[in-house]
Amino acid sequence: MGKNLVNKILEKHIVTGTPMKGEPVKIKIDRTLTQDSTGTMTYLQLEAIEIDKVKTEKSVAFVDHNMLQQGFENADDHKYIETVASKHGVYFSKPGNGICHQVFLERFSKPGQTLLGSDSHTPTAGGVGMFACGAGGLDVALAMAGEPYEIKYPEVIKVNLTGKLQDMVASKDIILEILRRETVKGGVGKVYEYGGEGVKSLSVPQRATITNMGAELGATTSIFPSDERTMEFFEKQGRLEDFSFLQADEDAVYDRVIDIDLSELEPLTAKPHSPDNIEEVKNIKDLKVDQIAIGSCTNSSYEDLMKVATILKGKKVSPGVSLVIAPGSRQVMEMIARNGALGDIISSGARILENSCGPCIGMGQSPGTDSVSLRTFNRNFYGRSGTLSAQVYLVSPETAAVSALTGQLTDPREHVVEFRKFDDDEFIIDDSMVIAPEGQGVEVIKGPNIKAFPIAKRPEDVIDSKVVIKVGDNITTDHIMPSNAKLLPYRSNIPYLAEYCFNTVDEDFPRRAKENGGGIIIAGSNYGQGSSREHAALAPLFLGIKAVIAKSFARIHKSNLINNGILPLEFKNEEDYEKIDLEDNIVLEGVKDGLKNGEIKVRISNKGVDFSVKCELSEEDAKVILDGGRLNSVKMRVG
Ligand code: MIC
Ligand code: SF4
Repeated sequence: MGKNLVNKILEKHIVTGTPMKGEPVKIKIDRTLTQDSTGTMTYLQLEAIEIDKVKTEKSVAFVDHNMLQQGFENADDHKYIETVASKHGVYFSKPGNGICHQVFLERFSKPGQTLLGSDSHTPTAGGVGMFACGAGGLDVALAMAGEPYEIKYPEVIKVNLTGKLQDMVASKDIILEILRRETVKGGVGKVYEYGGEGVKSLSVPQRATITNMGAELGATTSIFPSDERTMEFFEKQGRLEDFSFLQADEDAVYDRVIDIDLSELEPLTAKPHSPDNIEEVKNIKDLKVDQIAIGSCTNSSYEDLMKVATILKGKKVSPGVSLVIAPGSRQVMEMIARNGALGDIISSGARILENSCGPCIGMGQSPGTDSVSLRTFNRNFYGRSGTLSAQVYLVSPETAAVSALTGQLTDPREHVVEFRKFDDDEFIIDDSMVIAPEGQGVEVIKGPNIKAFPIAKRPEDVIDSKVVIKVGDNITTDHIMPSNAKLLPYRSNIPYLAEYCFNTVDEDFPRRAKENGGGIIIAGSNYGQGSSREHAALAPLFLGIKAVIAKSFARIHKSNLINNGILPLEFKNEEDYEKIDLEDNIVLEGVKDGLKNGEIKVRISNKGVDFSVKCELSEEDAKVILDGGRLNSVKMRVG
């Protein structure tokens, strides 16, 4: 039986477990990445594990999220990450070197290897044939310490690409089409593997846009083969020694096949407030635009910005539009600066931001009240831009640049521009902003904003607690633990952050949780989609949350709850969700046995209603909760 790419990589990396769909397997992690907003927690946890030097082939710490430095907090966090990384054998990519996923793709990716990153868009590296997963910080700390990472052996969906994109239709439109078909929860437990004749027509950066946004499907990861075009990319990056071919067998077997004829695709947009709320751009008439933002780990490559510069060259941004552009890396910025494209962009009236996540995570450039913002990013969740009433539409760089000129959302095919071939341009190679580690002699410097993280406790056998919040479907980690310019500086200060938990949904939540000595969260399906931030588990843990009962969970958030000793329980009958109201009293009985048997009894004691919930955990995850969280569990195991 022929093997697909996933089979091929995983068979070389499985440490324990049977490679059968849905079964837990542990895989060896070759490389890791962290970024700063999840990185402080990750390295505090790495320090708690007490190892001298990371055991991975290469680990890299990036600083790209918390770049505003309005006070001392961000700069202190950067210094902590720089010193703790150096001490433990981790390379440090300085602030200004670029967005972790873009720089990793350019300078650290390696086909056929595994990558674990403390950021949900880590699958970007699947664009060159890596098996790359996002995870909570603790899982990444453990991977750095040499622990294998547990996943459910995934279902593998082949995305069969045929034909060729029309002019001005982008790879962003491919992933938006897949999101339309599969939805933001369609990818849970799955890997999307790309194949077919159409693959050859896509460059590495175009592929990486697609694998990046596979995160929005909720997928474990997404992957492309490593072929001649991948080889050219490595050659241009001066890294041929890291390259190898990786192809699926001709007769490879898949769980399902999705066919996409690239020639039929049209420019698409994801309307507010979800990446799967898709519409053809041509169908949205007369949408006046106030702001346009180009950049983020999805669309900030050299090729993307060259296309944008070509469209803007010799023209002016519409008077009513604020166009902001953040290149993905210093390499990209320097190349467009040296070849004159940056001059074309500046002369059009665009505002240039530094090479970082910036507006994508609400670090500046929040749109005005009720305004419309087009963004080439990957997420348009409610409130994420920093302005609750803003209407954010996700689009390709082509659609963004053309719309910047017209002042309204415009189908870019109305302004066809011929792009020259950018593949042959020489990349500027300069890794001087990546600092090699020095080792144990380094003094770790911790600023006063870096506080201890909360530690889970072992669960009681009977949990008697109040419902302190009830929410609906598709709640994102941006709802649970919002991130913006005001809150990101406190990512290493959970007591402070906890005061803002669920802030955009219910401002009273932290007070209610504290008054009740903690409590239980009730949620709909796909709870915790989006970011990998374990703060969405740590802040509830700090507030005393003991369990979340949901219709279903997003993969990374479920692991973060388990790691922090919070019970992730699922309704057996979704109708039971309707029976529960805010402030009901919930009694969970037989918790310890239930964790192992997969079912726990629930009693709404103030209503006299009984039902059972599922507790779908691997044997190890059940043990982790019983041990009072993964850190305790690992420490107990290694003595
Ligand atoms: C995001 O895009 O939401 C983030 C910010 O990059 C997060 C990580 C974080 O919350 O720090 C992610 O995607 O995991
Ligand atoms: Fe940064 Fe946005 Fe990418 Fe997250 S999605 S890593 S915030 S650019």
